[in-house]
Amino acid sequence: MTSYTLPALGWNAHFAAQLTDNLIPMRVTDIHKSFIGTLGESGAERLDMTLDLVDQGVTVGDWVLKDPETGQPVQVLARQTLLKRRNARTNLDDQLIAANVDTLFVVSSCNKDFNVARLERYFALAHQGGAEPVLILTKADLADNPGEFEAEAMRSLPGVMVYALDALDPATPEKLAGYCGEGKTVALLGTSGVGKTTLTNALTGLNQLTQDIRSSDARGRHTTTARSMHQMQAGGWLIDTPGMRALRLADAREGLEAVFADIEELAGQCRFNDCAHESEPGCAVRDIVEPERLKRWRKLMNEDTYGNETIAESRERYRKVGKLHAGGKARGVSKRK
Ligand SMILES: Nc1nc2c(ncn2[C@@H]2O[C@H](COP(=O)(O)OP(=O)(O)O)[C@@H](O)[C@H]2O)c(=O)[nH]1
Ligand SMILES: [Mg+2]
Repeated sequence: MTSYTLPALGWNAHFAAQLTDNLIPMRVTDIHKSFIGTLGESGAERLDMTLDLVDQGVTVGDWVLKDPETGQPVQVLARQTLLKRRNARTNLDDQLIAANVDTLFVVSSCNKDFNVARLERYFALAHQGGAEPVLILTKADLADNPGEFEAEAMRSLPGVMVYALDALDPATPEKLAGYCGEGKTVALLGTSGVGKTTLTNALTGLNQLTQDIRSSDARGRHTTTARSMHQMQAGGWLIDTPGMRALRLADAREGLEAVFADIEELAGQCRFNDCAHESEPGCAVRDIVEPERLKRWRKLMNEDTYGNETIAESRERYRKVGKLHAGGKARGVSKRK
């Protein structure tokens, strides 16, 4: 059985400081109903999904501590980074996507999948969780002018590293080698069919099935349905995720501020410090920021503010708004409370 060193698995001082007694650190590679897949110094091991883990909300990429006496995991270590989204169906609970990720490869294609609003969402999620987002634009080989997509991305996501590439090209792993290496963790996020599994195969040497095969003859086999962590050939770990259709942000104010840093910065020059950049006089943002970008910023900030309030808070807000209207003195509710 392959064994690993803890640093090769991503272990560092942040985790070492949380190690107690004679518990054994294991890194979580995949999650199932009744067990988790883990890797540790003694190799791969399945551990029970204990109540402790359920309570602590274990996810792929987490470090857990195993009690050597019972063989059971007893603790999830505090994460260095955490990618999560709001449950789009209930809008109440958070869904953990992956933990302890250094770099998030946001994957989109040089075709109609490319959507700036969606990319801004993914980037906010990464910034919020503490991971560095990098944009991978696949299917550059199929596009008439992949440079257009690159340019559009750079306009909307200031400072972004963007790679337009052919995920099937054998030279692709070399282009992304800077994000790999001992102890590093990369995750992939993007809609279905953009090439996440193709990239995973290229970086790990695995041979997982990609989308096209399922639709033709590979009945009974299936493409990515769950998240899992795999070793990359250049060192480090890769977490593939199934395609995500709806991505709602969860408490992502700081992440949004990072993605829309230009708006945040200009807002400091507005005459009113609660300027909503709508029709206020002396607004420094409206004239400079592209109206579409401003609209997307507003939508995401609203979603973040109101999407994250508790039921009691939203009752209270509706009550207040109702009162204002009833009194005939309705004024814009400031976005910055
Ligand atoms: N020509 C070309 N095809 C690609 C590229 N990336 C992915 N594909 C193809 O797109 C389809 C979907 O890829 P897959 O990796 O399954 O996407 P996933 O759903 O994001 O995991 C497959 O047929 C891949 O071979 C690329 O950069 N160029
Ligand atoms: Mg896939």
